[in-house]
Amino acid sequence: MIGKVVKVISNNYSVLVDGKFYNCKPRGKFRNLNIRPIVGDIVEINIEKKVITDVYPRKNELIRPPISNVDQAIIVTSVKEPEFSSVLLDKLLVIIEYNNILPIICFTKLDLADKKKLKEIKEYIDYYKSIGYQVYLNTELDKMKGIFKNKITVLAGQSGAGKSTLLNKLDSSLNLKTAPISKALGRGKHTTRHVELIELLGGLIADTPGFSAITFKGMNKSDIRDNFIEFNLYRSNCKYKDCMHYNEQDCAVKMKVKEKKILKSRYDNYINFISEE
Ligand SMILES: Nc1nc2c(ncn2[C@@H]2O[C@H](COP(=O)(O)OP(=O)(O)O)[C@@H](O)[C@H]2O)c(=O)[nH]1
Ligand SMILES: [Mg+2]
Ligand SMILES: [Zn+2]
Repeated sequence: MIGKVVKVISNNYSVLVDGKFYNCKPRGKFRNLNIRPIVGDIVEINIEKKVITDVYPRKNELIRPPISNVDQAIIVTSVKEPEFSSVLLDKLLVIIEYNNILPIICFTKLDLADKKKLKEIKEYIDYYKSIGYQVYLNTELDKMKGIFKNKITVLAGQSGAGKSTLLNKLDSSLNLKTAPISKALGRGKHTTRHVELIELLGGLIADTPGFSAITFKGMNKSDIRDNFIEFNLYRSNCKYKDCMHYNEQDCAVKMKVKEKKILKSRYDNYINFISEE
């Protein structure tokens, strides 16, 4: 039988098969082969023996939290408390793109923003939409409800940004804990003992924030460049085939920044990222 691992507590695996959960142990040989099933894995199980016999190849794999086969990540971005950070947003976008996961942006706390801030955020929203990203507000629940079906979704974003609040609004039976920002920050890194995928609107969603360790691990400078997706629209016009869009002459990307076709903050963040690498 083929199933999906939805929960792991030490060596106990909960495997979902046709809407039913089976508690399984991994097959003994896995230890020697250095295979450790994780949440999200498609597995072969022997129902009588309650054993996972095989793990199918993963399309991707997050390290923290350990989840595989992730289809999409919602980047939950508050405009206030905590303050909007284009640096964090672009960093998450690049890392998520690199992992072959579909990024979806959701802005929260627009009710806390003044007119000036709203105008600024609106410009960001329009830009990110224009380069092809799905962008939602956390008040657009009906629009969002269709995106989860048959997908594994993780949430990313700062502590206090409103991730748990968003999930509770999408499905009030989830009853996830939410905390005011001061407390959320004061609590520091809470240790999550287990990872679990929970059912939400026809799909599965991780109840813990993904990408908690936000680094460019495994990425080199050109990986960072290639995952600023809109740069790729213009790079064929750069003079040098391997242009980093930095010090090179006749760079089409730098030209588009000048022409305001590429958002200045995107380019600045890119330069920062490749400089810190
Ligand atoms: N004003 C306002 N507060 C919000 C909004 N979304 C979440 N919050 C509050 O922000 C705090 C942190 O939310 P939470 O969902 O726990 O954030 P998480 O750490 O990302 O899961 C809580 O006090 C929420 O009530 C929003 O859209 N507007
Ligand atoms: Mg939370
Ligand atoms: Zn260039």
